[in-house]
Amino acid sequence: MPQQGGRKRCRGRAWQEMPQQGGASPAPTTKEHSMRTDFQHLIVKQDGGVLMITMNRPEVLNAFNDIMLSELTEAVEAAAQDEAVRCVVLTGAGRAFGSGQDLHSLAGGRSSGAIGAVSEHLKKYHRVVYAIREMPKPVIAAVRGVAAGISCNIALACDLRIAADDARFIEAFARIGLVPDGGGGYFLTRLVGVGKALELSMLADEVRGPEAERIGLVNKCVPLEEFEDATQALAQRLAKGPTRAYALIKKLIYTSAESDLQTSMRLEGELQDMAFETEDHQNAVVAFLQKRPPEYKGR
Ligand code: LHQ
Repeated sequence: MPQQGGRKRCRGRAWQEMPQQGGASPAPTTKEHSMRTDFQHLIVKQDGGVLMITMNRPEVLNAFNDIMLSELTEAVEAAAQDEAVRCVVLTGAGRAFGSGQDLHSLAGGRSSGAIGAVSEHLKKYHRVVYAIREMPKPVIAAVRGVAAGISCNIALACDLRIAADDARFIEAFARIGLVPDGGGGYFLTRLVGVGKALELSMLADEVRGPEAERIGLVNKCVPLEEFEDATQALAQRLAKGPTRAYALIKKLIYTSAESDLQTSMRLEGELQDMAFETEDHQNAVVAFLQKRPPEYKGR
């Protein structure tokens, strides 16, 4: 891949539809819950089984104010309940994913009264982080441009990350004398290891898309001009997959990351019992034997 303007480029398209995947599965047409879409600082759009949540304060690179944070919480929690949503994409409007907490609310420290006890304020972010991790379907962070501070760590909380090659991940906290929050200490150490997590947290240098892919901070980096198509392809592929198995896979992988082999394999048995009972599993076996692709319904 040629270099443009000295910038490192990413290799190319990600996650093309696999022939054996249930590409022919019809998009769900009925919703169990109807998602509110009239948000002030979010754009929420559903396309088939994919719900795209776009943080929308581009004039401040999608920095979080209280309204955007509570709207994001509401949208993510509603997506978890909505059976018509089978994959969630979290992204940012304009040239960035997000620039973290809106710094206007931090000026003057606690004495300004703008934010109160920080640990209390953080609990509102934690609610979003838990909602993402507990979502019984895949959540993708689609990152172009800057993902700084707590925006970066919300991207790390997602199940998969796709980045454009202009992405800039910045654990910006130490730049303003703070520690990583929003689960940053947890996610970073698990994704890149203790040594790299310390480096990124202390130096607060930016990690560009290609380097982020190299060190495992993102799953895939693609050229900016392919970013939207690649994000859609990945999200639609997941939305047409065995949604209930994906929820069980999240549980297995996240639990196994914290447990011993015995615990993991005990859990695997429990989860496989559940997966075995799903309509999608049973239909997929029949489809295999009939030499045709499965059509997953998410049930
Ligand atoms: C912003 C912001 C921003 C407001 C760009 N706020 N306006 C901590 C404590 C308590 C509770 C909860 O959480 C946290 C967690 C955190 O997230 S702490 C970390 C907060 N974030 C930062 O420290 C990052 C601050 N921003 C930057 O360092 C730069 O803007 C970055 C590196 C993100 C982007 O740089 P550039 O690409 O050069 O863009 P820019 O600096 O020119 O920004 C564009 C505009 O966005 C600019 O406004 P202007 O009116 O001049 O066009 C910035 O002031 C505004 N902006 N981040 N977080």
